Amino acid sequence: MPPARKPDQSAPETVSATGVGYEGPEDGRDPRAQAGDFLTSPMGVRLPDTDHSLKAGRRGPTLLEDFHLREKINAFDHERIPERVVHARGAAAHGVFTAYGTAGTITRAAVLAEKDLETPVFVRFSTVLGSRGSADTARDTRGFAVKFYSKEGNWDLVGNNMPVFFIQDAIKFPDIIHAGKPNPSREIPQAQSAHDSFWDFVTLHTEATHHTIWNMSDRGIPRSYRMMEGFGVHTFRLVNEARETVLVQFKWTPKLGVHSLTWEEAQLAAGADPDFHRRDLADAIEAGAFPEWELGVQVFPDNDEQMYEGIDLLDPTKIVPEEMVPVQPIGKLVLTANPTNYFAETEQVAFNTGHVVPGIEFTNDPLLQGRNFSYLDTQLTRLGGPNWRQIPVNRPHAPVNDNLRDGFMQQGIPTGDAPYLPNTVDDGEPKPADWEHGGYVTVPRHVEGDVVRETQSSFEDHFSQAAMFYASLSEPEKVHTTEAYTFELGKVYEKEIKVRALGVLAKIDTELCARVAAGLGLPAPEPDLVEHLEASPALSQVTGQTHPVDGRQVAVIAGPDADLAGIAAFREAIEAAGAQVKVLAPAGGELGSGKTQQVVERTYVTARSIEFDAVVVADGAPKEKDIKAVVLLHEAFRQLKAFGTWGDGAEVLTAAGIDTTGPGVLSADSGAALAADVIAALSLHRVWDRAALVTSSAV
Ligand code: HDE
Repeated sequence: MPPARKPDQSAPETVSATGVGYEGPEDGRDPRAQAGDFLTSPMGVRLPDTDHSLKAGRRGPTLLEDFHLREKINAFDHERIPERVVHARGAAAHGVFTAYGTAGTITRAAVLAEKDLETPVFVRFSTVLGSRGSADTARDTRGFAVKFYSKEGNWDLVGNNMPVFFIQDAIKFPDIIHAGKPNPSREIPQAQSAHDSFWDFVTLHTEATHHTIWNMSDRGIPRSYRMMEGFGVHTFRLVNEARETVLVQFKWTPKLGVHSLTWEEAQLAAGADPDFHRRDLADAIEAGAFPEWELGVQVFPDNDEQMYEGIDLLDPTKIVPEEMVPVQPIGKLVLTANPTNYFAETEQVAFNTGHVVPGIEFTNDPLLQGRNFSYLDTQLTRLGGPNWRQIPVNRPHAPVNDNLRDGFMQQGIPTGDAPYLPNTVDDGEPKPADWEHGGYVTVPRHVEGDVVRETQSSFEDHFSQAAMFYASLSEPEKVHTTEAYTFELGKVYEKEIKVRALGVLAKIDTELCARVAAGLGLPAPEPDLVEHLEASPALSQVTGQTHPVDGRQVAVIAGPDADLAGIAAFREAIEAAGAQVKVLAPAGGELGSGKTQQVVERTYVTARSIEFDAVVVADGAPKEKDIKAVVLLHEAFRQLKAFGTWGDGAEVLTAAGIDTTGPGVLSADSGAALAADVIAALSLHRVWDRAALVTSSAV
């Protein structure tokens, strides 16, 4: 017989961590937000003065009893927390994921399976190598981490904008990151792979070859977070209601297409606007141009081999081309709101590959298995203790009744006396949930083998998919990739490392290798080509396909005598298509007055080519040659941006030495008429026909 229960021995309430304790002011304001009209101390005491410390006399010593001074400085002293060891630089947004219901046959996870179910999400994009204050446009892989606040618990899909990774086994992660991070003695270069230790490692550890070529391609410098694909990288296992399993790889496809910067733009932005991607994301959301992706899966049978047509599904350096196994759409993600506070949300969000929900399971990919440890572990140092899960942005929206207790910064006030199981004191609650009650019941999978520190032979092909990737690129992309290798290896001091890198390129493509060798002033090694699968058109970004122009930026060069009515009409049409116009003039202020008045948004001093996707010269724009305007036009020309003019605007281009009959230089009778052509050009991202005219020597 259990002892008679005392009155306070009731079971803990099943509530989310959000709901425990103080519910906030009666008027319903968010208890987590700052409130009240008056400045207060952290204890809520109203303060009369925050500019002077309490002193014994105007010129006397400061008094220790000044609690406001001490609290203010003390909080400030501890404002910084350790930045993420990787992916420190990021930007994020809130949004909604809507399941199409098409995944209902392959998974029981409601977030994916239930037609039209809307799940709130928080998505953080990032670079990998740079510190928190580094430039957005560094050549690097981009993180694409999605936290689904599903009704069955949080699911984190912590992916990248590239479908492969540098290493096949988690135990190599500290090595690749140490090699890529700045030199330990001088701590340079920041956010760069263009240095000896990176190339030393990737040319010795050749399983990195495939990921490295993705980084050297245009994928390493996205135009916008809104224009990147995202990949789960690993193969995951999905489980349906009948406990049947399939293997899947996840892919996010952006509605706006996949587009990149040129290397010149990336370098310029790093100086002129290091927040380029962060600004672009926040501005687009604020303007109502909500970024959108479709989630898709490639589905494979879950057999003993875990292979598909000779491709090892457990090898995170390999892809299965979409032409072999198409991506099937299963849902849509829309980002609808910027974070309210960068630190509270974007900095404190903690993703973890180990956050899964019933219906989504792991595979034996050795990289994934190691990640499941790392993400949980790293938060202890970064966020200061095990209760990082209770930080608002990390809290699940599902009820939490976890029997976990105490620790630094406990925010909840759990009730009950038996935070253990089994118990009788709390009537055996909380109850373990079986399959029928939505419990995370792992589907049995057979494992046997010797305990060894070895890899499998299928992991030994390090080059064939890198070669397939290069063969799949369009000509301009191949040129960019060649230039990227030449730039990066050109920054390497040790000749031995460059020679080794050429040895790797000799396996991928003879022309690539020869061009890079010529750029480095080294002899090209004998071709040593590997066999590879057929080229995969899905890997190229230059497809001739058009995409919506949401959030694209168009500069209109104007001045006091410009056709302001024409600019107004142009703006109206461009904005109706979802893009934005910025008026650029020699000096700031306003142009004209009344209905057609235009505010000058950029001057020749504050503007830089990288801000714009197209440049238009209005009728009546100033004809006096200004070197800053000429630089802007030349840069935009090299960056394959569309130009447009109406009226006598063409004279400005001619004076700058730009051939107005060349590809991508549009002209019309009026601002309104020009807008349609500019939108059509923007929808192709760049004037690719001009690429052949723009050699690397021009850059
Ligand atoms: Fe990460 N990674 N990673 N990673 N990763 C982190 O977790 C790690 C890997 C990725 O916006 C860290 O909370 C190991 C692959 C993203 O907050 C850390 C290995 C992929 C983010 C960590 C990998 C990623 C991280 C640092 C090899 C693509 C940013 C701070 C086994 C599929 C998430 C943190 C955010 C962050 C470890 C490999 C993507 C240290 C050990 C593969 C997008 O835990």
